Amino acid sequence: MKILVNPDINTWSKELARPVQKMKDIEKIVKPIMKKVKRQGDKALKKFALEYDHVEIESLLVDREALDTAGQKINAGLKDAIQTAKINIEKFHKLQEAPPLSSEIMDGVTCMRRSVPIQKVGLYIPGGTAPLFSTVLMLGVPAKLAGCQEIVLCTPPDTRGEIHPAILFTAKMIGIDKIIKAGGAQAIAAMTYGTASVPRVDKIFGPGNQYVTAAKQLATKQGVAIDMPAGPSEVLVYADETAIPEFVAADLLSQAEHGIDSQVVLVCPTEKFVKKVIKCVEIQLENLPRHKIAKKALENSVAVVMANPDKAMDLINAYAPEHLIISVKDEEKAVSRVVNAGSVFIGNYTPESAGDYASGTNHTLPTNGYARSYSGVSLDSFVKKITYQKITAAGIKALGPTIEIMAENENLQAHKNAVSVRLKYLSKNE
Ligand code: HSO
Ligand code: ZN
Repeated sequence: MKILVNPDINTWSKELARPVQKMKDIEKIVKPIMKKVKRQGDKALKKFALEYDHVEIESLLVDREALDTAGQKINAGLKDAIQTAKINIEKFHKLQEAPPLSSEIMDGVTCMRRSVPIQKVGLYIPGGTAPLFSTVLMLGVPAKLAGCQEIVLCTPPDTRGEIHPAILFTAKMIGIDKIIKAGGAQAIAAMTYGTASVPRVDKIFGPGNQYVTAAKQLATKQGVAIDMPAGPSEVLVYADETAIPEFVAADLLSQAEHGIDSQVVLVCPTEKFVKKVIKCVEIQLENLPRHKIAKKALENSVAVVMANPDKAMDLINAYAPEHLIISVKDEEKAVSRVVNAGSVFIGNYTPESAGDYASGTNHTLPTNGYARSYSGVSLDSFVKKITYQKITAAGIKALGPTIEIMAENENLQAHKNAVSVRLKYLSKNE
């Protein structure tokens, strides 16, 4: 972990640069995959399963029996934990429901807005070294709460052609039963174009590697929306001497273990505290099963000594972390100054893992500085807000002249006419 001491504002973006992803080269690989799925549908998905997942798949759809028996393959403690997490995530996301709005803006002119579920959504759950059943909760719970009509979940099979039972158990608990054994860019392509087994969806959600991310970006060119441009996990911890170094170290490592391209950042007022934390990181790292991954991620990582608290907050906002842990004496002041972050964790007893799994907030968050302009996934991500209006005869009489003069001055005669014909009709028939 490199240490910077009171770095100048002009150096921040360079010193805190995330590991770069070469999108161009990746697109070259992803485009032909997308094309093949578009042309050959399920046949291409099976071919790619053989090539990339090393398994021959007969039926892409997970069968009812596998879904129903998944619970027998995982222990009771885990089942209870998933249940608790589900309840909390449901509670917090339910609060996000936006009630319908309606207001008579002027006499006879009523405007309304209602949330309407996106009809078909696709959830992508990555395979790889960690079976992310928590992501099934984070995407599936709000999709169900929003009332999405069709929910399809794609996830890569293991070499026996099976899906991790915790993923199946969680999906079943939420009420998702269309689970497709497909991963990578090919899964995104299937949800973009539709195949015999996979419906074409309106919006695709979920994390994934660079290939999945590139495919999601290409999907947007086909009229499919995506949750956000995803990138490797990251956390920034802002801690002073009131924080506990072991806790800070554990939080940094919790994100570092995600992948070798993850980045963690530590911001502290003194070098003494930074050194304490780094010592704890070294000790804890040795005992982690994924220490090789975490060690690599730490090579991309930075500790910043920032004596001035205002400058520290400026640097944090400039970096725009996916996760921000604030563990400093005047936490309220620091929290009030946050303008760019995906999700904020406050105080000594709020590990980021809480939000990753079970407190109720969503863990699908903007990375790579996108927290400057994007929000994390929430109930809103699964709905569209449709506006409605109803104008009475009295209303169009009152508002009509305003519309007519505006349309005329934009040189849009037909727009003006749409009002004029009504006003004429009313003056004749009243
Ligand atoms: N921290 C990840 C989510 C996750 N962590 C899933 C554990 N499991 C998203 O940034
Ligand atoms: Zn995590």
